[in-house]
Parts: sequence; C-alpha cells; structure tokens
Amino acid sequence: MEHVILPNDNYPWWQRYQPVSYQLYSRSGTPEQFADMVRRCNAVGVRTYVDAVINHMTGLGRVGVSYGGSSYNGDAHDFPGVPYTAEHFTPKNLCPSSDGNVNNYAVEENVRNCYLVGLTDLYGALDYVRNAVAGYLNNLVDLGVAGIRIDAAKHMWPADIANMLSRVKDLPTSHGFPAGSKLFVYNEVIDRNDGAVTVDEYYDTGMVTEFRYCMKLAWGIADYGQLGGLVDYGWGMARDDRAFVFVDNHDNQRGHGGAGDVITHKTPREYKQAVAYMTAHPYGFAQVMSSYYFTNTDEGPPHNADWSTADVVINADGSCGGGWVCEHRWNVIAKMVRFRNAVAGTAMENYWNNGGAVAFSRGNKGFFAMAKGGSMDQTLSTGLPAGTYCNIIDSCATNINVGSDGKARIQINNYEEPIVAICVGCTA
Ligand code: AAO
Repeated sequence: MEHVILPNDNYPWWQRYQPVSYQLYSRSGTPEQFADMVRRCNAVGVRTYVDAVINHMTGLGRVGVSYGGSSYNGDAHDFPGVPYTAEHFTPKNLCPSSDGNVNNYAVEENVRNCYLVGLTDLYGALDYVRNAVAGYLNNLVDLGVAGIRIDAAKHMWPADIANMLSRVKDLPTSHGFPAGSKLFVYNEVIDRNDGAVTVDEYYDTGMVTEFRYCMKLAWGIADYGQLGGLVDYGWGMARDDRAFVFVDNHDNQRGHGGAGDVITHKTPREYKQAVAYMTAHPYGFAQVMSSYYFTNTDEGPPHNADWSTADVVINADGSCGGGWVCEHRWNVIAKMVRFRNAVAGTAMENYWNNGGAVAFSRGNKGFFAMAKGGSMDQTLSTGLPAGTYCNIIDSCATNINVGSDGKARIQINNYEEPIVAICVGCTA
C-alpha cells in the first residue's frame, strides 16, 4: 500500500510499515504492475501473499505526499486516501500508558490500545475501520493474492481481526483457486513467554508466527544435542497446525523485533543447516526467507537512481546478483523444499542424534541426516522400503542402499553442505 517516503533517512526499508492509504502504490511500483505480477505468478503456480499493515497508519509527526498522490499527516490523524480521520483511531482513554505508546508488554490493553513505536493506532472496533480494511483485503483477493501476513497482529484485538476477515470473500476461481478457497492468513505475534499476549489467542484467525522456534533452532544448530527439544509445548509453543516457522525474518535478521539468537544468511554454513533441519522437520508451516545484503540495519533494498526498488539480477548459474541474497535459490535450501513437499503428511520417526550428527525418517517416504562437523559414518534405520536412493543434496552424485531391514550406511563427507536427503520418487 502507499506508505511514507523518508528521504532524510535514505528511504529505509521500514517506510513500508507506515501506511498512508490502501492504494497499491509503493517503492516497488504501481497497482497495474502489482496486478500483472500476481497474475503472471498465478499462471505458473506461484502464489503471492501480502504483508498487510492494518494495525496502524503512519507514525506521529509524519507529513507528506505518497507515491500515488495521497497526502498524510500523522499528528492530525488525517489520511484522505482512505479516508481516515481522527475519530478512526483508538481513543486515548483506552490506552493505559503515560505517553500513549506501547511500553508495558505485561498489560494487554497497553499492547493493543496504545501506539506501537508512535504509530497511529487504528480503532479496529469500529465498523468503518473494519470495512475499510476488508475493502483493502478484498481488492487484493480480486487481484489474485492468495494470502496475507497480518503485521503487528499482537497489537490488535483478535475479535477485530476475526471480524475483518469475516468480510473477506473467497479466492477467485478465475485465478485458478478451487471454489471455496479462503485467504491464507498468518498473524505476526512475537511471543517469547514474556508478556500478556500469547500466540494461542490467534488460532481462530489463522496461523501464528512462532518466534521461540528461531531461537531454539539457533541453539540446536550451535549444539546438536539440543535439536531433540526443538518443539516445546511446555513452553507454550504454538500448536503444530497453527505454527508458522522460519529461521529468521526481516526484523530479527537485522536486530529489530524479536532479535537475539537468530541464524541468518550472514553465516551461510550454519544457515543452510538451520533451513535444512526446519524443512526436514514436520512441525508447522515453514517459510523460507529471501533477503538482500545490508550493512546498515536501516538500509533499504537495492535501488535505482530514483530509490525505487531495483530488479533482481539472475546470474548464469541461477544465483542472484545486484545485492540480492536469494537464499531460496541456494542449493541446499531449494533441494530441501523439494524434500519437504515429497514427504508432506508423514510423521518424524527413527530419530537418532549423537550430539554431533542427527538423522530421522519421515514415514516411509524420506530420510534426512546432517553432520555438524561435516562428516559421519553410521548405519541407521531409514524407515524406507529396500532399494537404492540418491542424495538429492549433491544432485544424486551419491547413492544410498537401503537393505531389507530398512537400514542403510549413511556417510557424509562435505563440510559446506553436510546433509543427506533421500526420498521415494526423488531424482536429481
Ligand atoms: C520507525 C522508527 C521508530 C519510529 C516509528 C514511527 O524506527 O523509531 O517511532 O518508525 O515513526 C518497522 C521497524 C520499526 C519502524 C516501523 C515503522 O521495525 O523500527 O519504526 O517499521 O516504520 C514489536 C511488535 C512487532 C513489530 C516489532 C518491530 O510487537 O509487531 O516490534 N514487528 C512488525 C514488523 C516491523 C514493523 C512493525 C511491526 C510496525 O515486522 O518490521 O516495524 O509496522 C519485544 C516484544 C515484541 C516487540 C519487540 C520490539 O520483543 O515482545 O512484541 O515487537 O519487543 O519492540 C527479546 C525478547 C522479545 C522482545 C525482543 C526485543 O528477543 O525475548 O520478546 O527482545 O527485540
């Protein structure tokens, strides 16, 4: 959507989190360009989901005109592009903090009725606001968008989100969705057992971000012995069918929300192991991150001379250039997505972990092994039917023979990509 433009801060990435209107103009282009992208992606089976910022509008003090021509004035709560005026923002008397900002995560009303880092908080209880947000979401649905991330859902009342979503229509069959398909929704709720708001409150409005997972996975990659305890329901981690998991996200990879103990593309060897373990493991709905390189944590994406977002450069070998990391194109990560799809719906079995290497099967469809130091040699139960399989990670350069007892000798000798993944029906 249209958002603030901040030249004095060199157009930081977080401009986008200060909405001005629901017109689809942004630093990435025009509504027509967006609609064209979504249409072309749907045509080749790639779905689009949108980061929907519906908790708030711009920060206080932000004044200007956005990409589509809509003006904004944060202090006056004036956003004619929607339009929203002062009456559409959460009444001050509902926020229990002294300065009007979120400053006490132990108090539910503070988290949900106050201004998150000074961002003007929409009053989601109003029919007018619910309708305006639903209008935005329905426009996305009409264009063929398949899902949304609800930004700062933690700062919205679940009942308000539920009401907004109840006004959203089914996905259009004209874009290839089966009749009756619903918008895919995940709620951004940072819950690290340290506040009044917990992820389970959002199970009725979609999936929930599981930030404890980033931290526990980082601990596990540092010390394989801890990988066995990755999912800890005693810790309040989200139900398996609601958990939205990821190794890192755009905030915690650069020290914003929920940072600390997170593995990122900046340590590629560890990152590949973390993504491999996440994609091999059955817990939750897994998101693969795709980033751009940065040195300054406010720095926006690669840009053109006018600061609009630059195109992604695709090199001859399929990797990205021009400042784009494209983790999703890294060999291990792309291959492990194939593995995850091949074993979908199966349980984790035959779990084995000696503190330096880990292995498990996924039903009778796949088997995964990973060695922290780069090498292992173990005979293990694979859960697979007898036969010859090949390691998809090294593009089938090595074969693995599973005997009639389901066991196989698993050897790893690869420092950079110390992973074996075999699956029924998988080839190079
Ligand atoms: C910018 C400027 C501000 C200015 C504001 C308004 O930086 O100085 O006041 O504009 O003019 C992004 C940027 C912000 C930026 C904003 C708007 O990150 O810097 O502000 O755009 O342009 C909380 C929220 C969570 C939020 C996160 C950043 O709960 O929803 O803060 N994430 C989303 C987006 C994010 C975006 C926004 C929301 C706003 O993903 O990119 O902001 O649209 C605790 C709490 C968390 C809380 C964090 C950070 O977390 O539990 O709920 O997240 O603190 O305040 C340990 C703890 C963990 C703790 C964490 C702190 O890990 O275990 O619980 O430390 O990092």
